[in-house]
Amino acid sequence: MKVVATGLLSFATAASAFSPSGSFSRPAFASTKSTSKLFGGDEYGASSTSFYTTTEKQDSYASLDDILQEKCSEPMLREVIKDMLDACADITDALRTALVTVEGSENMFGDAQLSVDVIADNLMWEACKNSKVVREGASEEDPIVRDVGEGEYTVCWDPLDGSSIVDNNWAVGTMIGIWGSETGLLGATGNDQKTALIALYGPRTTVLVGLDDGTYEFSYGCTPEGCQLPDGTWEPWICSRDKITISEDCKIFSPANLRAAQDLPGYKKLVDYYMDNRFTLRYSGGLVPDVYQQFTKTQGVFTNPTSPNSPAKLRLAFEACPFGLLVEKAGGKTSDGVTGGSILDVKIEAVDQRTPLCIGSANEVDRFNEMVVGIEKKEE
Ligand code: FDP
Repeated sequence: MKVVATGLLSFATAASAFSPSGSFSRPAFASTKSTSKLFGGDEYGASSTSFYTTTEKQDSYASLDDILQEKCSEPMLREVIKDMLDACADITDALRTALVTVEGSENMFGDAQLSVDVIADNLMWEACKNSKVVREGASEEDPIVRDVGEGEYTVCWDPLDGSSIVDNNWAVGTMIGIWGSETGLLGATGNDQKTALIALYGPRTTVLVGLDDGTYEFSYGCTPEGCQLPDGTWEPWICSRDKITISEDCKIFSPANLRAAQDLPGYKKLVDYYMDNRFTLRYSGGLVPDVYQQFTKTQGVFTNPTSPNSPAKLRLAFEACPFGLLVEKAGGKTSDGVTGGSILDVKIEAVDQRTPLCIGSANEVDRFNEMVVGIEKKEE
């Protein structure tokens, strides 16, 4: 029995969360540790500076199909989202068993390719070639727009971000931007994206997806068997967060390219500001977990300015645009690090174009623009 839903609440009966033990009790720490309220979340630990989840278990969860039906008005876009989620599921399964070794090859940028980069990239190409709605593909591993089919969309991806941390078993991710045939990729901007997906592979696989009215999170296989529907069938993907919002203020900072602070006095001053104001440092060196936490903690700022001695590493099309779309859809802000404008307004002139970036809670992006870029906030 599937429920025809008219709103999120009515999805509640669509997919019942499966608990192997048949019952779920809240971990003891959640109720016994002292908490303080800073941004509507619970802060734990002796200094009240660690942000634990405030997400409570629901009785049931909406299925992917139900959410797409309700929140994605374009049928073809629903198709490409499902095709990309299938690819993320395949990458999840591959990462469980693949060893992290050097492949003996280099990508177009001269970066050493790892076994897992190649596996993830092959799975993405396969997904695009098998899709009925994809026309072109471009990968960070080989940044050329290639024809793959007769469909509608140009899909652009970084198959596995976090090459420098994956051997340590830290969270890594896949970033996917999707453009329509009216624009394709080159000459378009991030604003032209039809949608974007960011997959985070950690102990669980969760994927952020941009839908008509905001950013949603889907979790893969919430038990080993998936999530059971009332009719006894299993759903591989359930909606674990809906219409996520990123607050204007934050107390979590993620300072990438910190070495640029040697050249940019404004960046040094900004990092001092974070420390003077007792912000909490959460930085892994992987763009996906470092920005994704803004959706789980509903706050945060990721800074990645550049300088002549520490040039830009982040890619506009594969990394900045997909995250930019999802963060702005959630009420956050972005800066291109040059004009102080949105990263989504920057024209994509080359597939492998690099960019500085600041992304996250709006007031902290304004502070970055003021202190690092030298641009005052315009009064609205
Ligand atoms: P990596 O070190 O694996 O190349 O995409 C580039 C990237 O990773 C991002 O994932 C990450 O945010 C950034 O570089 C790390 O930069 P820092 O060296 O400044 O930490």
